[in-house]
Amino acid sequence: MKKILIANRGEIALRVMKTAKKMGISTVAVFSEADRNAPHVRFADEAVCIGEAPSNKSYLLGDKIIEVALKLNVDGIHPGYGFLSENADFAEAVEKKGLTFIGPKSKAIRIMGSKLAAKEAVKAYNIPMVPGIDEAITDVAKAHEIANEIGYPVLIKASAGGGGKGMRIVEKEEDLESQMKRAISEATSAFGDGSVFVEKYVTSPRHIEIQVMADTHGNVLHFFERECSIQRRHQKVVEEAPSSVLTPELRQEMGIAATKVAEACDYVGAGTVEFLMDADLNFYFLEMNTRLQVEHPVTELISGVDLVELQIKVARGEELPLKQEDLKIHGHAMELRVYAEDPLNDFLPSVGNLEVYKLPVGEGIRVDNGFEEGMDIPIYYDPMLSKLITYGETREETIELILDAIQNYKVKGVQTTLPFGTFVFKHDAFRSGNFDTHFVKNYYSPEILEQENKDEAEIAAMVALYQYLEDQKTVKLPSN
Ligand code: MV4
Repeated sequence: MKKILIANRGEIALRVMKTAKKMGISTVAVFSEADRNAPHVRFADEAVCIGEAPSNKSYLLGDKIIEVALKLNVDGIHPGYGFLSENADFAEAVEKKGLTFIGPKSKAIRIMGSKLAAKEAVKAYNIPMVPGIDEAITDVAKAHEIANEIGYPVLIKASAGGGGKGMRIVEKEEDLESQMKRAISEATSAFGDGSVFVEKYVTSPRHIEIQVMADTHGNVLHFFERECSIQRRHQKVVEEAPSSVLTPELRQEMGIAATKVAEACDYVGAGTVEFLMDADLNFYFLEMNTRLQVEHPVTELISGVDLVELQIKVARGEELPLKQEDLKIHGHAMELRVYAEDPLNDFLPSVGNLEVYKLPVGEGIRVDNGFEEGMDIPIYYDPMLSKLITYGETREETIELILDAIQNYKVKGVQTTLPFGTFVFKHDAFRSGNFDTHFVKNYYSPEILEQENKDEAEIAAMVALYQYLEDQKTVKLPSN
């Protein structure tokens, strides 16, 4: 593989290109009209404009991207995350044209794109799953029967859903029928597939996921877990590795379960197996994400591997250069997603110009960034500016590092989730490790951030006054 095209933008496009360059592979960027001056365009060896700003006129145009790849004699396409990364038809079209899709085969993407197909595929592998039914139900009587069997509350999920879309909690029997009808009509209009199923609702779960990597020679490795419970409305904000609740035994058990999920769909490349974990540390398979994930850096830091390098090696048909026994956890890593969103205003996108944009630097700090000072933030795409990642010996040290790094991350012109990060990393529930997916809902309110801002301003004013009074003692004013 001599040349790859990165079908993405922003920090992840840069992230992938850096590894490609390190491996002596040349890079092709594609970009929309809004991204003409974006860093990923300048960093690439070659760059081609593929259309207008809206993603459906540029980054989602699979055929156009393949056309560019063929014209420039590209060998492989890396899809990053989002956009075309989990589009089975795209993966298939890439391979049909004789190019390499740096990711799994379309078959695995298809299976895991359907929650019911995923359950079906892993059935024979003895993977723990939430009590419920593993087929689509349309019959209300059948739903009543299942729900009574597993007990309320139950959760209705859309098979084609993702990111929490199409989920409905049902607390009591009399609500089941109406909620089911709503879920089916919602799923039909949102995904064109009205299949829904019912599960026991795990009330306060943690979200723990396992990174896996499989080669084309039948080897599957896992790279331990990431704790991703700190999220708001199904969007992760803070991730860390390892999780503070897993024991070595549980870690191994979940790792083995995750590799079995990968085997169940003949997986190739980097993937993530998501689990829910209840308060008694029971874990249940939820779904598999068939891409490199946003939060992959925390895994890289604790395991010492470059996941993009492994993806490329696997795509070249090489055998994974490691064995499971070679893999050990070293230290602790923490990631904050820095979004151009206003934490004081319901996390609404805060687009504008990055008048000041200075990244923190130092030992134990990694910033996977896609922006620079002076740039406008396009309104067309996800407003994530960067990922601030720190790495230390212990969890405590890593938290202190990220708190410091947030202070040294200077942004003016737009609001960001940086102050929200400070709130999380200072919070007792977070620091103790005793939290679940309801952390933000349970503890966060804009007033708390506002109060902190006020306190900080007050302290700053007091320090200034003190300094002024001290100066008065020593500075002799000239007298006439
Ligand atoms: C659940 C659940 C509780 N019980 N399933 C949310 C997105 C999708 N990946 C699955 N999700 C959940 N499934 C059962 N049976 C709670 C969630 C859930 C959640 C999961 C992971 C991370 C954050 C979440 C926030 C709310 C709900």
